Amino acid sequence: MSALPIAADPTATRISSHCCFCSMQCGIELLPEDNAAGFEIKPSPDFPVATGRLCQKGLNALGHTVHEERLLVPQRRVGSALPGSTWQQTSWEDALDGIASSILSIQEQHGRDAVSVFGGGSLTNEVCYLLGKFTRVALRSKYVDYNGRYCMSSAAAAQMRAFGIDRGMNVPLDDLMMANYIILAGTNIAECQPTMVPYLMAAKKRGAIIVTIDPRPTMTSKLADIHVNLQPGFDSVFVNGLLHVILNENLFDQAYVDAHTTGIEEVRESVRDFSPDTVSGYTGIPKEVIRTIARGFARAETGVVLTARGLEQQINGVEHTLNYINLCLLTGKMGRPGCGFGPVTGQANGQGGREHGQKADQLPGYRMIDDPEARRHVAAVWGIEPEEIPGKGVSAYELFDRILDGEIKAMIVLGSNPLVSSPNNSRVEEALRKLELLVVVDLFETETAAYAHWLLPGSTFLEAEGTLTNLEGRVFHRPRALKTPGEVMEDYKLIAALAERLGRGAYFQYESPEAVFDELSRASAGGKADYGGMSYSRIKEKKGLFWPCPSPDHPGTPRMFENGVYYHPNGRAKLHGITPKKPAETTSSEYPYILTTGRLGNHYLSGTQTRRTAALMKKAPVPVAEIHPSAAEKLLLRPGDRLRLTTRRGTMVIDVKVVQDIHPTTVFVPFHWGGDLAINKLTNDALHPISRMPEFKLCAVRLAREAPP
Ligand SMILES: Nc1nc2c(c(=O)[nH]1)N[C@H]1C(S)=C(S)[C@@H](COP(=O)(O)OP(=O)(O)OC[C@H]3O[C@@H](n4cnc5c(=O)[nH]c(N)nc54)[C@H](O)[C@@H]3O)O[C@H]1N2
Ligand SMILES: Nc1nc2c(c(=O)[nH]1)N[C@H]1C(S)=C(S)[C@@H](COP(=O)(O)OP(=O)(O)OC[C@H]3O[C@@H](n4cnc5c(=O)[nH]c(N)nc54)[C@H](O)[C@@H]3O)O[C@H]1N2
Ligand code: SF4
Ligand SMILES: [Mo]
Repeated sequence: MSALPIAADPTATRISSHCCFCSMQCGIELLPEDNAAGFEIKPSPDFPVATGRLCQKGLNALGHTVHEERLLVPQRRVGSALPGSTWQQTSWEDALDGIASSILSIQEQHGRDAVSVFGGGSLTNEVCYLLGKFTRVALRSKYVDYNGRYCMSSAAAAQMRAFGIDRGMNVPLDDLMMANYIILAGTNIAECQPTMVPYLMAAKKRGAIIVTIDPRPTMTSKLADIHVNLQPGFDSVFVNGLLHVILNENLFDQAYVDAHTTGIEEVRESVRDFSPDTVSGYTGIPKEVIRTIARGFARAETGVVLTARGLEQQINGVEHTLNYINLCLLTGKMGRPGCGFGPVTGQANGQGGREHGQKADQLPGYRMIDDPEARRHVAAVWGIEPEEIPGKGVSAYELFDRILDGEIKAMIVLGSNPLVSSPNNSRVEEALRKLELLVVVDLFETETAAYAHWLLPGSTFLEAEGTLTNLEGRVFHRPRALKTPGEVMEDYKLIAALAERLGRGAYFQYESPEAVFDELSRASAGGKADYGGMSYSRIKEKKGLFWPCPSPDHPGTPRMFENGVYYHPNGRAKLHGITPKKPAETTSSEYPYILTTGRLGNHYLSGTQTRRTAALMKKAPVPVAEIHPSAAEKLLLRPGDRLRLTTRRGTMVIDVKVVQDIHPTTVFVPFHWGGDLAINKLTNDALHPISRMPEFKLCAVRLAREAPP
């Protein structure tokens, strides 16, 4: 069955929406077109972000929406073989009744916490909010977490520690154009947020210096004046070198530090032994480069530091991020036009997704679940007693540990494909196989769904109304563009319908996503992520409002910390002295290289969507490992050879290409494929002690040449 799109409002003269992929959330328009989809996507002239631009993914976002493999009807598994047995189409009635009765019987036998929810950061604020509420109020379980744990958790933990709040980028994108010095660390913007490039180019035109820090040359490093080719895992060492120069040469902003921060002595102490000479010895980065960047950034009138998953997805990711934050705080590059810090958010709603309670330890509005006042406030909005809200659960990856140790028996996955995207994924496979009940709500039969007992059709970005929060903290409205095809139900309705079957429908009476938003806004009011002053009409009228926005007459907060006041009780930001630590695995004679993983411009995350889009797939049909010429030489690699990669967790053979200027120790592999092509068979599931972020970005690997048969 194919999903032929029909406009939600056939009388509309314009159909507007937003791209479903990255955190830029570019505006799109659907124009009727005589092609298989019936429409084509054009950039919208209206949305005040990256106006008039789209990247290849955005232009092709209809590709998966109308794909013939779209799930259009609920399905149940017949037979017990997992994976491999067949699906039987069923009605919503039967599916919801069947799932609810399994949940209730599992909970009766094993307790309420035996049922868990795994959510996602591509979903609207309304759906993210409902997933948290559904777990706590309908399932009455403590076990909910989501894929953003693999994404923004280290950045979030670092910002909370330094600033007392995590608003993603501290500055709107427009501020990038006013920055004189831009440091991009472990962020490949040109492939991952391509429509941000014009902002960087505008700064460059004004004479800004751009520095990239990455173990490999990227499309982004092509924009740079200085590229630092850093071995994975060494960011804190490198930044300590920069801070050493800044402190020793008195280049820091004494007045700002005195008035608005604490902890400078701690930083002095921890960078003392990191002279440019020493850091050069550890990293191979010439000491002159370290001095040039330190002096350049400190002396620049304005400057911005952006980080991303490169340094965050590590067991030391929070500390690396804190050290980059130190750079901005010490040099007073905060709270002014053209100044600030930003961990570049990844998914469409990676920001809102972490604010409204689908994280194991959080309630809506970025409230902490173990804070009695937070529980009282949210319980009052939900119409329950504070004691009824369960306690803190565990992080995304640890949910699979709980399945393996027998505590969790059931899982509902909505908006993620964890079998492809989790580290050391053979353990995840073992866990999924063990579940008594797995419900997957998705657009397609994903790799994860191969282990599901029920497969429910989810709505796409074009078919569901809601709000999202982009990487700047801008909350905007995404209208419903198309009718849901087949039997597809909007995700928010599905959650409410299941709550009804569990006997908790009274708490989930919503006429529309707007009604959910109004409740969310009340639940967030007074919290850190305060949406209290927002409503659909205000958001639509302003084309987006930045949080915090505490009251209906508040204009929103595009630039954070303008008054120099931070969100710690003493009003100051906290500098952290960082003593660099080793990653979970270091190289050895058995595993002499470092495997790092990441993204390609034409694919998206677990690939469910982009692998089904012909125009994107043809540019990157399979993953290709990138290695240094010296590694190729040692392996005696010849044209046509493939590469075997082996880590302590698994082995695989994939295509390989030789890349000049990648760090000689480093092998890079993109993670957008499943099955035998999933690099997460090999990655390390060591977690950061606080953020619980897995170490996706580095593990020890052995390489071998595989000659063609
Ligand atoms: N095309 C595309 N765009 C996307 C996505 C996608 O899948 N495809 N995903 C979206 C999502 S959810 C996210 S989270 C973002 C991710 O956006 P990014 O974090 O920018 O993407 P990655 O490729 O994971 O990693 C960035 C860079 O980190 C480098 N790196 C690896 N180890 C280290 C290290 O130790 N230190 C430093 N400094 N750098 C290191 C890698 O070589 C890589 O070039 O992109 C978003 N945008
Ligand atoms: N090795 C390695 N692994 C990584 C990373 C890495 O850098 N290296 N990065 C990590 C990061 S940053 C992230 S964000 C994760 C993401 O990993 P995943 O969570 O697996 O990401 P997606 O592929 O976006 O999965 C979303 C699923 O939800 C479905 N979907 C999309 N929109 C909707 C909707 O509106 N409703 C419903 N019901 N379903 C929808 C899609 O079809 C897709 O199957 O991967 C992580 N894994
Ligand atoms: S930059 Fe991001 S939001 Fe914009 S079109 Fe590309 S993938 Fe979509
Ligand atoms: Mo992400």
